[in-house]
Amino acid sequence: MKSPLRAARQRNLFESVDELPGGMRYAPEVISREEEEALLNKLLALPFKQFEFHGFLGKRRVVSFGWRYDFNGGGLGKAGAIPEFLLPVRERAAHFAGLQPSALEHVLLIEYAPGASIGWHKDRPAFDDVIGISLLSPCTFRLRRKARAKWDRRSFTAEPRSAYLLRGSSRTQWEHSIPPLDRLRYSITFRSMSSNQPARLTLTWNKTPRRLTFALRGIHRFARLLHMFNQCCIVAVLCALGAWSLSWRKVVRRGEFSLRFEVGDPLAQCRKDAL
Ligand SMILES: O=C(O)CCC(=O)C(=O)O
Repeated sequence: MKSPLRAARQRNLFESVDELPGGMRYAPEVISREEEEALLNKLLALPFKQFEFHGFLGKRRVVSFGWRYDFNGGGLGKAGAIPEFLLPVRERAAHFAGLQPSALEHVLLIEYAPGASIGWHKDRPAFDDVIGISLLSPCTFRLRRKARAKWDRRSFTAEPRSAYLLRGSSRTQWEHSIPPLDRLRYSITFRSMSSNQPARLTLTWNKTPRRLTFALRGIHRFARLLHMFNQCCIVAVLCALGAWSLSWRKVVRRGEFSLRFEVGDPLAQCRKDAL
């Protein structure tokens, strides 16, 4: 349990705007205990997967809706629609940030088992404002920014049912991280999309004609066969090269061929001069 003294200190910290990086806001109790419990019950049924970063698996588990960011090279892509049960909390997050709920097109849910953490990072530039809602357990939310040779650092406790907003310099200049947790925690992070999205061409057939499906399937099979054929050719060439080098070695061993490489004595001239 948090002591009243600590709670008061916490409140003071966030009432003092100077303490927070520019553009950042924090609000305790943006949802009620009942809402938190109802959300947690729904979260249990979501298809959480271990976070993947360039082939490495993190300890935390994640699931995204609206948009998803693939850190294995796929970048930003469309994800399934935001589930109905998250819409009221999205409304609360949007109100806290002074945005329209529909502006929060993306939501990332994270499950931090005890020992799970999130390393220092800035959110991807594909996103704009970030609103995080904490559930179940508190966490230390750390922020840092390079100040010459040192780091300018801040940290605060993000209490369950609280919300924080990262906007402006807190979003673009400060990095944030959460050290390993003692207890299970969930976070719901809503993000608006940046207006500077890289150009992307999306081709969508709402109903693919049968012939086209057939042709695409044929092309796909042909490409796979071609790929297999290419691989077979590479293996055949490598085998031929191996056999050829083996036969050459035999020729050399039998004394039918010899190769000599002679290097002159680089010190000979020096010795001559010294005499
Ligand atoms: O769990 C949190 O509140 C932080 C999440 C976060 O930093 C992120 O998803 O980039």
